Amino acid sequence: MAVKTERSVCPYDCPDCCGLLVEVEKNQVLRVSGDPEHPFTCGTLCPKMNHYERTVHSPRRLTEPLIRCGKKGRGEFRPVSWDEAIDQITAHWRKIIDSFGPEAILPYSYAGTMGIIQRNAGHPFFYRMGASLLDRGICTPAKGAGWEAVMGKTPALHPDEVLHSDLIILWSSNAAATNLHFLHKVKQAKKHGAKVWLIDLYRNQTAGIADRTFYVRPGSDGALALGLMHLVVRNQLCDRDFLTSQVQGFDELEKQILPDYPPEVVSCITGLSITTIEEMAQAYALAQAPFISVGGGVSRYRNGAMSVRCIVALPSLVGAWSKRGGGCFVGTSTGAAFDMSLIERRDLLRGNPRTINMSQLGTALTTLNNPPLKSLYIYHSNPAVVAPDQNQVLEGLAREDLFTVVHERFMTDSARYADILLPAATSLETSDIYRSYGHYCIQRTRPLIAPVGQSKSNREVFTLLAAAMGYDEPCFAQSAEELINDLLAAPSALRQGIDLASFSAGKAVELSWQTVKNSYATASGRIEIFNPALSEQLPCYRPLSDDSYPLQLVTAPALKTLNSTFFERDDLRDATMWLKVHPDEARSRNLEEGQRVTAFNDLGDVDFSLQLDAEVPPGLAVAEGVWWIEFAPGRRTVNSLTSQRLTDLGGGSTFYDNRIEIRGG
Ligand SMILES: Nc1nc2c(c(=O)[nH]1)N[C@H]1C(S)=C(S)[C@@H](COP(=O)(O)OP(=O)(O)OC[C@H]3O[C@@H](n4cnc5c(=O)[nH]c(N)nc54)[C@H](O)[C@@H]3O)O[C@H]1N2
Ligand SMILES: Nc1nc2c(c(=O)[nH]1)N[C@H]1C(S)=C(S)[C@@H](COP(=O)(O)OP(=O)(O)OC[C@H]3O[C@@H](n4cnc5c(=O)[nH]c(N)nc54)[C@H](O)[C@@H]3O)O[C@H]1N2
Ligand SMILES: [Mo]
Repeated sequence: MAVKTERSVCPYDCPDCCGLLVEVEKNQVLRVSGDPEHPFTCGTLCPKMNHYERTVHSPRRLTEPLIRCGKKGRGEFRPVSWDEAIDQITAHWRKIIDSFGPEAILPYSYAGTMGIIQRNAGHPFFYRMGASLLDRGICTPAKGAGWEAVMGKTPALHPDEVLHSDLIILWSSNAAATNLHFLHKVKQAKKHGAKVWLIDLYRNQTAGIADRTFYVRPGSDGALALGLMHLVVRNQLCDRDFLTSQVQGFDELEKQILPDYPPEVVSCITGLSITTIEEMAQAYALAQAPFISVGGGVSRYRNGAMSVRCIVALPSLVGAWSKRGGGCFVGTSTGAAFDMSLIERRDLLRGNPRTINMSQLGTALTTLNNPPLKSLYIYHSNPAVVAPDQNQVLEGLAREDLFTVVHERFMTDSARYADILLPAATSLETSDIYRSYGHYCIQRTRPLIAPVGQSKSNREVFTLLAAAMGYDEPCFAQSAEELINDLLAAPSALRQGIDLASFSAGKAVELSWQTVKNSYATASGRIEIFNPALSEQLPCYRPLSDDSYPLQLVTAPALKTLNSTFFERDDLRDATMWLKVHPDEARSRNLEEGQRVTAFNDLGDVDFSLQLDAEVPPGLAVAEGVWWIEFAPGRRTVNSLTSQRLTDLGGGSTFYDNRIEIRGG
């Protein structure tokens, strides 16, 4: 049989949503490369996806349904048929529903796949059941809340706007790892003379392309943004016309808040020198079209939404929004491209079940009553390692009276705790539709190979579960392809005029998107620096005020893995799980490069290999990547040190807002 080259999409949780070319021969994926015809990703891939075939055909793939035969968490299983697995699951659920009601069952899913069909496949099922609802806020809802506080529902800029900027600020974004193709645009702008700044905590992989780097104290960015605004006002560099015509509440900010943020104060808060802050304010105000790209970093703190709000307010002072290439970018708004209600089917919801925040799974599993959680259905997520407060999560997962089903591609740490473990198909084995949060392309995929072993897609499993539960609404029997056809039949302004033939053939097509300058989808129709709908009506700075332990732990994304994904690949895992600190921090504790250390706080202990890095400021400890316990030096990974505390708005996670101490291991 000849080798065929087909189009597909990277399914992972990343803004780039890359177009793929996949070479296939007899159900075997031979090679994966970038699709040169993809309008945004233009044929290049990150190191992770360059060999996606190694994930698809990994010897670690789960290939048959398994049932637990050893102690919980040990990962000891024996094979069962799909029929038996489905019978067992639904028999357990019926019993639980009879004794405790459907709220005793909780689905737990996030973003193993971003395809809108497979990602949301369980929603209709669990709504229909009346199971507890999951608030899926583990990523960056605080960033969204900070944006909305100022800009309401205003659609985002096009990322290509950056090509027209003369000053690009990457604010807490390690784009080299997490948004590679946007960085390609930044490099293009740089060739045309744009200056690039990075505002971060330490020298991450993106620092190399920056003309200037500014390393601030964790969680202090709100104060920096207010300090820059203070100086723009003081130096009389405000765009008063813009503020008068397009902005609500600048006077209040100017009178009530900004006087508290002169550079002397901001310098003490952020750790930047007064001169640096003054230079930043001057350069920002004098730029023709300054463009700020806000990463998720600043939002993962207890003051995260407010920090983002302060940053988002900044461009309006200099009227950057009205200039081509100016403004602030927090990700694209493609949610309205498809009618999600057809996929999610909230109309099937039974009763008024409680909502559980996914970042508080540990508490939910160990303390909830009336009813207690008696069953967990985990699919395309790995809470045993990605959720905060790992010790409490594992304590919950170890409960003998918790019936856990996991649908996975690999034997993850969560999978090890399953009572029943179901094999999941990869994105090359299923049908889906993809839209991105970093650009405006959409793409349709079809299976390129048969499912590996007995694996099934998320949607197929819910079809089986629904039939066994006796849920007879027609949607449960619909195939992914049928649902996709329904979605395409439902009109959407964003899809108007797109090239349907190309889309159907699997090519990336761009949604019909346009920038409308000086038009803001807020209650007042203006940019709302003053937002009367919020309890805190003006942006301000809230210090973290936490000195419980001497070091701030930042758990940033790693270049060659994605959350806990790709740890199945020997070629992508780092040699060991590093904790990076400044050499002075090691010296004062008599610790050496490469030695095993234990990081600890009130939540737990985690062993790392110590890496000394003069580019990590004193006072900070950096752990990159969300490792599988199997590959960790000790028995725990980084989320044993992170708390279940939520952000100020949006119910987000606070993964970077944790303090630790370290000792020799
Ligand atoms: N390679 C790779 N790519 C990924 C991921 C991955 O794990 N690996 N994860 C994917 C997912 S799920 C997401 S949500 C996105 C996340 O990607 P982004 O939205 O870009 O956000 P982060 O990468 O989480 O944050 C990046 C930077 O924030 C910095 N930072 C942390 N705290 C602060 C602070 O207080 N102030 C400032 N100024 N900087 C701070 C960190 O040091 C880090 O360099 O990336 C996606 N892409
Ligand atoms: N300490 C710390 N913790 C973090 C973060 C951090 O920066 N630091 N990042 C946080 C962020 S931003 C996020 S978004 C979350 C991500 O949390 P998750 O969404 O849980 O992400 P992953 O770790 O990638 O796990 C996804 C799992 O889904 C499986 N999978 C993939 N495709 C499919 C499929 O089609 N079907 C099924 N059933 N399974 C599939 C994969 O094998 C993988 O094990 O983690 C958060 N946790
Ligand atoms: Mo995320």
